[in-house]
Amino acid sequence: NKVLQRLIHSFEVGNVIKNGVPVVIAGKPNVGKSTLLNALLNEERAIVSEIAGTTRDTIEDEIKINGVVFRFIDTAGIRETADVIEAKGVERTLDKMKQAKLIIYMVDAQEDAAEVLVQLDGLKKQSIPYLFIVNKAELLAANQKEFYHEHEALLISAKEKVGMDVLETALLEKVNLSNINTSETLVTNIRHVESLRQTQNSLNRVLENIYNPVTSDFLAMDIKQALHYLGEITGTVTTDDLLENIFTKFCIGK
Ligand SMILES: Nc1nc2c(ncn2[C@@H]2O[C@H](COP(=O)(O)OP(=O)(O)OP(=O)(O)O)[C@@H](O)[C@H]2O)c(=O)[nH]1
Ligand SMILES: [Mg+2]
Repeated sequence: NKVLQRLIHSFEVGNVIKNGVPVVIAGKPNVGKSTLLNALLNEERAIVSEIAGTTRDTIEDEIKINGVVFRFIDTAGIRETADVIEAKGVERTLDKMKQAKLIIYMVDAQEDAAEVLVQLDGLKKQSIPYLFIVNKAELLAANQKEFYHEHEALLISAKEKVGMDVLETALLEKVNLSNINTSETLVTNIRHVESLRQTQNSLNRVLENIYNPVTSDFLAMDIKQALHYLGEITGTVTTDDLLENIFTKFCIGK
C-alpha cells in the first residue's frame, strides 16, 4: 500500500516537475494581485494601475523557488460588473480558481475587516488549498496586524516587496515537496495512475474486510480486481495462480 501511495504521489511530482505547481492569484479588483505577480517574477510582467479592473485576462509565468517550479496565474479582480469584457475576465478567474492546486487569495489592508472575513469564509468553502494574503500591510495599525495574524493571514507589501520571503516559504510548505526523491520511480502516464488508484481502492477494501467472516467472499473479488488493475499496467498478471498463492499463504476463503 505504501508503495502504491508513493507511485501515485510520484505522478503529481512528475507533473510538477514538467509543468510547475499552478498557483492562482485571486481577489477583488485593485488589491495588488498584478503587483504581486511582478514582485514574484522580478519583472514588470503585468500592467499595474490604481484603476480597479486593470487586468482583464489571465497572465501566467513561472519561477523556480528552491528548485520547485511555480506557475503563477494573475487573474481579473472578482466583482460584479456591467463591462462585458471585464465580466468575461471574472468568469475566467472563477474557472481558474476551481482548477487551481493552490490559491493565493489577496485582500487589501484598507478593506473593511468584516467584509474580508466574509470573503475568507467563501474561500474556505471551496476546499482548495489557499494562502490568505493581506497586501498593503504597511498601512495597517498594530492591532489590525494582530487581528489578521489571528486569522492566519500573511501580511505583505507587494509594491515594496516586503514579506516575499515569508510568502515563498509558505508556498513551499503548502506544496510539501520536501520529501521528493527524484531518483525514485516516477509514474508519468495518467492511465497508469488511474490503474494504481483502482488497485489501491481494491486493496483497501481487502484490508477493511479481512477480519470480517461475512464478507470473505468479497475478498476474492477485490483481490482479483486489484490484480486486474495492476495487469492493466504490466499486461502480464494472470489472476489464477497468484490468487491461489495468496489464498494458501493467508488461509482465507475456501
Ligand atoms: N500602498 C500600497 N499600494 C500597493 C501595494 N501593492 C500594490 N499597490 C497599489 O495598488 C494598486 C492596484 O495594484 P494592481 O496590482 O494593479 O491590483 P490588481 O489586484 O491587479 O487589480 P485588478 O487587475 O484591477 O484586479 C496600484 O496602484 C498599486 O501600486 C502595496 O503593497 N502597498
Ligand atoms: Mg491586475
